[in-house]
Amino acid sequence: MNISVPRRVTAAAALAALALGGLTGTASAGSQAAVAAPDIPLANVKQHLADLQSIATANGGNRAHGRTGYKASIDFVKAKLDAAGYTTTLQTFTSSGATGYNLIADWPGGDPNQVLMAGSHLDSVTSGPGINDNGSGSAATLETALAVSRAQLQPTKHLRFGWWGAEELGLIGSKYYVNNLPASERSKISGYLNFDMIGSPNPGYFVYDDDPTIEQTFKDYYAGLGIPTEIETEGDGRSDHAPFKNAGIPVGGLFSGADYTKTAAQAQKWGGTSGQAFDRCYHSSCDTTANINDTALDRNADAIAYAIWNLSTGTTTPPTGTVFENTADVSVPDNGAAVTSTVNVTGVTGNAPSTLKVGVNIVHTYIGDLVVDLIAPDGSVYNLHNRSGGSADNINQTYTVNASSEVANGAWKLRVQDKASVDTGYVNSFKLTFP
Ligand code: DTR
Ligand code: ZN
Ligand code: ZN
Ligand code: CA
Repeated sequence: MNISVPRRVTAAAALAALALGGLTGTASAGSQAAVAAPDIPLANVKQHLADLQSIATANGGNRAHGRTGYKASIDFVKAKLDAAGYTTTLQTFTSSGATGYNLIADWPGGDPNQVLMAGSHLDSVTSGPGINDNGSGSAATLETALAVSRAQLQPTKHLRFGWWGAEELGLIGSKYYVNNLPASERSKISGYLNFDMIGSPNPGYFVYDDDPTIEQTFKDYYAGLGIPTEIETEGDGRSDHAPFKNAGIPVGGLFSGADYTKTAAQAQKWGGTSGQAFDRCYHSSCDTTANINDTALDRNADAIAYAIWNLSTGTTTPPTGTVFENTADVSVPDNGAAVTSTVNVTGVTGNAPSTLKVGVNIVHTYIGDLVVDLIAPDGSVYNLHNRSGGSADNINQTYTVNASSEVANGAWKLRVQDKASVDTGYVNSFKLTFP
């Protein structure tokens, strides 16, 4: 799939905004300022988890729909948001003979016709306190909302957060919310970000493979950390993004894994224990505050803030110039045939520059196996990497190529070949930036 996406920003304005450390720069015509997201303090997120644990302990050991622990959880989250200046609404529904609650929190301001939503289910199963499932998503979403308040963020879009009831009974709360939203209101939601299980003790780093812009935003964040991600494949229909997706709203999200088993290849790139579930306490009484991987929770909380800040200000991390990229993953066969990722450059007059920027992100466990070439539309070959790097992981680099003899428009290919056995990987993204 080729998704050449020409984006044009004025580099000076974008870089100035970044240099000012997150002030919303004045966007000049044809440019958009980027806003640097804050670090979300892990200690704050863990404190919310400790509070949710205490609530479960004081209410029969769980925070399940229809139980006192759930209502106490909703009241806990609502109080913090009210104190932070949010406009909160408790939406009630009935399921299995019990009253359920959704909490909706609107951050005042922004374009009411462009609503960016983020949400997490707050209920647990009856068998335990549900700290990873889904205190982790709820707490990280809460802390991000509080960070918006601390920053007094004034995003282009209107920000709305949701905490859903009765997800464990079948996405009941989120379905109720979407189904009871007038179509005119649904059409204003430009995106819904879902966070359900983001602190798993044996974590994976999965990004929902739904809306490409939202997916790319999360991939950009993790690429910046040099952490490979995988697309979340079995998630369709399995959490609260489903009702939004079914209503035609762009969705995305993050997931650190549940009862599925981590493979050896996943353990190789992410650490942790292969042959063991991402979360051995999934839906169990041991899903307590001890059932959290702090690194995963920290990274995912920061990724949530990165996405909220960048998707609500209508920018992504500013490239300098016009960018064409392909983010489709292309598997590189071990010691096998070369594979390619293609971008179709259009609308650029004349020849390519002598300083063509070639962004390469290849996830691999032994880059000394690799030969990487840039192939111009006329077939000219520019070698970027030739078996150097030894056992180092991943190529995440921007090369500068003198392509001034090449016509700019046309199909440019990144060719990758693995020429030694054992280690292997995939092309995560290929990007060309024209000044
Ligand atoms: N259904 C969720 C956990 C879950 C399982 N697979 C996925 C994929 C994507 C998001 C969440 C999940 C729950 O038990 O709450
Ligand atoms: Zn669950
Ligand atoms: Zn869940
Ligand atoms: Ca190899």
